[in-house]
Amino acid sequence: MILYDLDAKNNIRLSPTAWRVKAALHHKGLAWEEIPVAFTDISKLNMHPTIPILVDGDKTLGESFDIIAYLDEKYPDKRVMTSISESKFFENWCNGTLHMPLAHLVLKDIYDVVLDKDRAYFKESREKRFNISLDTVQNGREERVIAFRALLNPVRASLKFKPYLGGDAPNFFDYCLWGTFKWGFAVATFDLLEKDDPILAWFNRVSL
Ligand SMILES: N[C@@H](CCC(=O)N[C@@H](CS)C(=O)NCC(=O)O)C(=O)O
Repeated sequence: MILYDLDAKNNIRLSPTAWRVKAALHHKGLAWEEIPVAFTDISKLNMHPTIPILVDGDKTLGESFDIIAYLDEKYPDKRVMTSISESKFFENWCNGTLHMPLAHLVLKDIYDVVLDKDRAYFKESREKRFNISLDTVQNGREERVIAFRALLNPVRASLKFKPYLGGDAPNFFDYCLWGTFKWGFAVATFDLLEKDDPILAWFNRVSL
């Protein structure tokens, strides 16, 4: 299997959604070859407009959720998703609730590690998408991170109940949120979470 992932400086992998797919592949014990791609080279692949992209034999898939659902269907051993609709809800919560405020905390940090060939594209596309300058997007983040941390209270409450969001073992819920943090931690030049946050211990438990 080939997985196209997003390339960045220092061998950083920038895509939270590609991290979710890698966690699912790892969970299932499936081998894959990773091909890093620059933002500005994704369209040249002529496969799918966004990363991740998985190629399995003659099948080419985009969209991390669809890729993981496909893996569960084609390789049913060690399922990642216990329920498609509950997994979709959690993905929507994760992306819809966390990604925008998180991006506003680290967008300039991301810009600092994107490949030189991608910098102009990234700056223009992100300033347009977020309607804010990269020079100011991180202003006041030491205060704003407090509201971001509070969004995660349901996660902390669940981790008091069981060691993983999936219960006694990790499943899609864990990998979905883990991908989000894998992205955030890879780029953030400040503490996204407090040092004694139980989410940090959970992150390390889930880590591949
Ligand atoms: N819903 C998609 C989101 C994929 C996505 O937005 N990927 C980003 C990287 S994380 C991307 O490829 N962006 C290309 C661009 O901004 O030009 C999924 O889950 O796979």
